Amino acid sequence: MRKSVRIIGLVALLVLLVAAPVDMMAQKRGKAQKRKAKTERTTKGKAASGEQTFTVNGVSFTMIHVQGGTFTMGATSEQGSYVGNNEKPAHKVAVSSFLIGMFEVTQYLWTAVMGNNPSKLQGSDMLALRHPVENVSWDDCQEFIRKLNAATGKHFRLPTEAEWEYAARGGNKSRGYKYSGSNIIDDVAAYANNSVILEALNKEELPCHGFVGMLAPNELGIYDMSGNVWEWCQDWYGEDYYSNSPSSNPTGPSTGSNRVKRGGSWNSSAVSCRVSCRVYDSADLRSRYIGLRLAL
Ligand SMILES: [Ca+2]
Repeated sequence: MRKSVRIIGLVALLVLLVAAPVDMMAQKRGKAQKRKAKTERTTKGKAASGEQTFTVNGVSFTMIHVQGGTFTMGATSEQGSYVGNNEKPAHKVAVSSFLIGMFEVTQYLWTAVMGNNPSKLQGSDMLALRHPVENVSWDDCQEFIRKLNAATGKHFRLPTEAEWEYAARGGNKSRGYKYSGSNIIDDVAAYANNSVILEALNKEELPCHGFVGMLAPNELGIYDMSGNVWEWCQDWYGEDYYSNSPSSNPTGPSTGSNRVKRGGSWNSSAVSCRVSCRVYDSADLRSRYIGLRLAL
């Protein structure tokens, strides 16, 4: 009896000695597989959504990957009859891949880089930092970008006018909307008559513009390209530029007296919020209606 007990004990010990490493290996293999699956999910998720996050002085912001492609820039049919002559002729433009801000630059991000918030409409509390920065001139934006690049080692910039319109139209996922993300302006744009914004204003919950990202994004997941604040583009403004612009990555006239701004603002009519609407201002003009969106 005692002998058989000893044998059973010995066998059990051997089983334990063999099984334990096997179990540990299985656990390790399982963890590795889980890690791999997580990594794949993360990678696929990033590829699918095309988002990249950057951080400067503790403040993070998200850029959306815009796959390059060819689109028709200017007064396409869905833009209606109130198009400007400067939107004609509609013409084919090829744009290379780039990144563009998911949101307009916020007061939070501007303050993190510049150490101050120049916005006219700041609201009464920290939530104001979720508002787009405004009251920034084109020249101010260049200084902001210079400091941002010095801090991050990246090459952020303003989008070209062609990049802006391509992204606003939804890039290669475009569904051909009049406004960025919809034909129904109230769904996507904080503009002069948006009922959601007006209701919030009546409750005195907001300064005159909305938070970034209050309404629906466009086909690429980019918010507020129609409305909220006008967005400075890099280009000089050219009234007749579309008559003679290059068909690949146009960067605007070589010189000029004004800079392009796009997309309309919280104070704009619907016409100004169309994806092809072209407007301009002097590079040193500051206004509560104008902000910016980054490109990379
Ligand atoms: Ca905007």
